[in-house]
Amino acid sequence: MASKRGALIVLEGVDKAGKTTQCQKLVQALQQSGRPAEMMRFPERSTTIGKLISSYLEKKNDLEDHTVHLLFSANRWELVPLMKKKLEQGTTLVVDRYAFSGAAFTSAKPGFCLDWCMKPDVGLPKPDLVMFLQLSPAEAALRGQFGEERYETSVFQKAVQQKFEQLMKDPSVNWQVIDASKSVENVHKDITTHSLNTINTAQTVPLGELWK
Ligand code: Z5A
Repeated sequence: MASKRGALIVLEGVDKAGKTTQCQKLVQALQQSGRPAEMMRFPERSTTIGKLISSYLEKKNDLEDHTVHLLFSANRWELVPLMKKKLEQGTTLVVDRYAFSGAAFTSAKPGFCLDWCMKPDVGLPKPDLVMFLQLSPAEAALRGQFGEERYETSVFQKAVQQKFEQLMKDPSVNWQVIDASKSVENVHKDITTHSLNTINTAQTVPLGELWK
């Protein structure tokens, strides 16, 4: 008999919402409770495509906006065989940003619409759960200054937040909004509760295709 599949769990949110902190804590908690789990992140900067993206984000090179959008998507597609293999083997994947960041960030640029931005990611493995870490710009500011990378300005981040709000209206995706202004431990508790429910239900349903 085939083993039960792992769940695909994504954390999204604005800059400094605590995505990386919470992905790490969730993976650690799942592993400690005997559930196979691994963390992934997008962009995955270690691949050839990821290195191009990383150097673009660090402002070391300039790329045309459509081109970089397609590179972000290609960076996800190149990891799909590995993701499917791990999920089939029963490993839960906890993913730091996914196609939703792709669509939200590019569509916040002038001249782009959300519909076009979603297209290259249609058919990716569909997350069983997407948790959006909600944090106001004022609260994010308390966590330090913006970094040096591209997109790290408050005006752009506000536009990105609005695009995420549009994406969250899509009922075909299992969104959960998480109050990211709570303490690290309390946010972790909320995230763990949603994740455990999802891991149980994902075992009985096949992996879906995103936005299809
Ligand atoms: N991008 C794109 O354009 N297209 C795409 O398809 C994809 C991404 C996938 C790279 O992101 C950029 O790529 C990103 C989107 C774009 N641009 N921006 N902005 P990245 O993932 O490499 O880096 P990041 O997303 O910018 O990280 P982040 O948002 O700054 O951080 P975070 O992961 O949400 O938060 P954190 O690192 O866990 O925590 C931030 C700080 O807050 C840290 O000091 C923590 O200790 C503190 N923290 C965390 N939680 C708490 C709580 N609960 N209370 C108090 N303090 C806390």
